[in-house]
Amino acid sequence: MSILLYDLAGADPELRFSPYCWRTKMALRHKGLDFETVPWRFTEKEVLAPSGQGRVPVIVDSGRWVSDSWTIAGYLDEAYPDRPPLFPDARAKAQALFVNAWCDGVIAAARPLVMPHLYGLIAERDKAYFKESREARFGPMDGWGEGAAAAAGALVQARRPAEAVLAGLPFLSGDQPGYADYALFGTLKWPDTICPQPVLAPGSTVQAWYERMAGHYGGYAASAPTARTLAG
Ligand SMILES: N[C@@H](CCC(=O)N[C@@H](CS)C(=O)NCC(=O)O)C(=O)O
Repeated sequence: MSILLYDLAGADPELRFSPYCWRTKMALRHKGLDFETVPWRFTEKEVLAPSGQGRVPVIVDSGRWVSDSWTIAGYLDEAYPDRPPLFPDARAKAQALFVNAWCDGVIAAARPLVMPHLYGLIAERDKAYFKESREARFGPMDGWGEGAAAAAGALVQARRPAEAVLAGLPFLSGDQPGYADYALFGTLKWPDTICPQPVLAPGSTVQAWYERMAGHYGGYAASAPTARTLAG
């Protein structure tokens, strides 16, 4: 039986934009496991009730519910030790956790670039909840895009550590992608899926790596629709 993954979707069920769900999808591909994604909307909290919380990604594996992208990655290595490891050893896991946490900071920095466009792309039935929950965290909706230029600058700044590694290696994890790559890839896939313009400077080291990642696993991520491709 294949693994089920609840995956955040927009009004168009093919628009999958969650940075954390992308981390999990790439991790599942890395492990070579069969999985099926189920489009999930922000207000479908009851669907996730067996996981004991209300956020995605959530996987269901033979009746076991696991939530949180980092926890899921650890679970996959424990449950499937005969598959390619996401974390070859404890040291690699600690270093991937550092990158994962750093990527969460990149998400925060990129928010003003993404939020104004996101609202128009989510399901109609999610809009009131999304507005209320995000206004409680980030202030009135008409100010969500304030600081977008600074956010673009922060994103460039945030990419520097990745550029330092990618100057000498094809992937953050070495010769092959590993969880550090999935953490950053998911992070950047989020603005890339939502924003009307590409967010990575063409010709940059990180952009070349991003294309390599998108093309990995038979072009799995490259073939996922974005707001740009859906708009035609
Ligand atoms: N730390 C969690 C974060 C998960 C998370 O924040 N997911 C968002 C989607 S990107 C969510 O489900 N939000 C539901 C909501 O805001 O109600 C992880 O790594 O999985």
